[in-house]
Amino acid sequence: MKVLLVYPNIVESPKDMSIGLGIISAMLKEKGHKVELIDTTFKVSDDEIIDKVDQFNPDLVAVTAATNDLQNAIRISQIIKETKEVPIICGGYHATVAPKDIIDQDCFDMVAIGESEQSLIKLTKDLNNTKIPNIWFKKGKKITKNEIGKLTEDLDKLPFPDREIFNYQKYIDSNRGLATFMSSKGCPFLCSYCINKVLIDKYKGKGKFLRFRSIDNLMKEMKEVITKYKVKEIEFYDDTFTINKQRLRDFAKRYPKEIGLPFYINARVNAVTKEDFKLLKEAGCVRVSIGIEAGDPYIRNDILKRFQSNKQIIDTFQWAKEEGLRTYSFNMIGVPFETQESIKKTIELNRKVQPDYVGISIFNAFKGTELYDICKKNKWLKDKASASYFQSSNVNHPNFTIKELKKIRDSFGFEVYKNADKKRAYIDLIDKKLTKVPLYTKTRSLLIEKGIKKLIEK
Ligand code: B12
Ligand code: SF4
Repeated sequence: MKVLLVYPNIVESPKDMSIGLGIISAMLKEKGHKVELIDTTFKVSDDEIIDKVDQFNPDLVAVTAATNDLQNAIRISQIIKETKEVPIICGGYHATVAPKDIIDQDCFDMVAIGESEQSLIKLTKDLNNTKIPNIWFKKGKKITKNEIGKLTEDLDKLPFPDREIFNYQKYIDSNRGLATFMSSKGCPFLCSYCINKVLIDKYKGKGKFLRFRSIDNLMKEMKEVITKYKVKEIEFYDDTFTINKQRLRDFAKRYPKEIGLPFYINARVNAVTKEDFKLLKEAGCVRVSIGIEAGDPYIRNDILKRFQSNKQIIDTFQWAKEEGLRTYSFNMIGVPFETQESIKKTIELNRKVQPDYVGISIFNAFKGTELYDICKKNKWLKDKASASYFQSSNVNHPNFTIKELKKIRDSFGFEVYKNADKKRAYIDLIDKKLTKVPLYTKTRSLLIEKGIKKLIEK
């Protein structure tokens, strides 16, 4: 069978492939299917989409979509449907949390919920079989809804993602030489704005949610990737890389000998210790990203359900620094119930912590989450058309206009650094202005340097 995959990515920076579609491509190829890809990451014209459908003439189209990509996924699927009457299935994060949004669209015939790669393989055996777990089928007005299947128990059984289909070197090069991996799936915490809590509820009784690949399996994939591509650095996308201590020790022992490239991870306050940072540093880790999210304990714990004290946050950053790791803090503004005062507290906590990099985004409510429901109940949600999850928000905040939030976001880093390190503060200010210049490019560094010079001259 010929399967056309669609990655409707609209992320300008950082650009990255879809690991999910990569796994699906590898599985389909293992079964002898012909697979091709439409990937909008590096811009594809409508004519090119039409040409691809004409030339490849697929029997099935498989689209992935996170919430941000949904409108682009619909647009591309409509073009495909107009070009050829071919069945189209859509899966991914949005399909999993809101399958009705997908099946309600004329362009989609099926929706795949959750970890549904095996279900897709079943579908390729018989496109008329409507009794496949994880999949909803639409035939005219009739919708057949099958139950969600079990979670993949052993992640080592999944094939390595097919990176070749994405022309992966192009991604690495646009991402300062970075290759990305996931060594686990799931997160045990229950933050009220995050997809993980939604997934935990959906998968109740369907297997263990937090799962780890073996270090053997991970090393094998990394070796393959660094042999095949020119890679300078590695990033692990795991939500909490340090949660399994034995595995962390095994990893730290083997990574420097077998891979040896600088790497980045995400860690969570309460799930990481000073000892973990020591191990990570010895293994070659250069930076850890840690969520602060909100400096006001009421917003952080009562609203976001993160359950961390200011002291725990300050200590965690301190430990990382003591072990010689660079730190990055994730923060949000415009969270429901937030006020000017609570945002000041987020700036204040970041000032105390002084991370090497400060990340700031405007809160967006994602379907299925507790905070989405609260926003909906309070009529704070914008209609679909005005929702842009990137530079903006889908929430009409009662205390701030979006213009005010953007202004706070753009000067957030400056406020954090201005007393401790003026130059760093100005770098952040200029950085925020360069919205149209891709990250990690020489042009960006040059423009920042030029901007700093100008400011110093002034
Ligand atoms: C890697 C990553 C990225 C990468 C690549 C994104 C991508 N599309 O793959 C980059 C850096 C581009 C990125 C950007 C953003 N991300 Co991101 N990202 C992740 C991360 C860390 C891992 C995703 C992953 O690779 N998972 C592993 C693979 C195997 O899973 P998968 O893709 O879901 O695929 C499986 C199934 O869903 C299914 N499947 C998927 N597609 C299809 C299609 C078919 C036809 C079938 C049958 C099955 C199927 O099969 C796959 C195998 O099991 C997750 C968090 C997490 N830990 O999961 C967040 C996550 C996906 N990101 C998220 C967000 C919010 C963002 C940003 C908005 C951040 C920002 N402020 O800019 C942007 C925009 C996202 C976008 N346009 O898609 C949210 C999405 C929430 C939502 N409702 O959509 C997540 C879930 C984080 C979170 N905890 O809330 N992200
Ligand atoms: S710790 Fe991070 S990944 Fe885990 S549930 Fe909370 S926000 Fe989501």
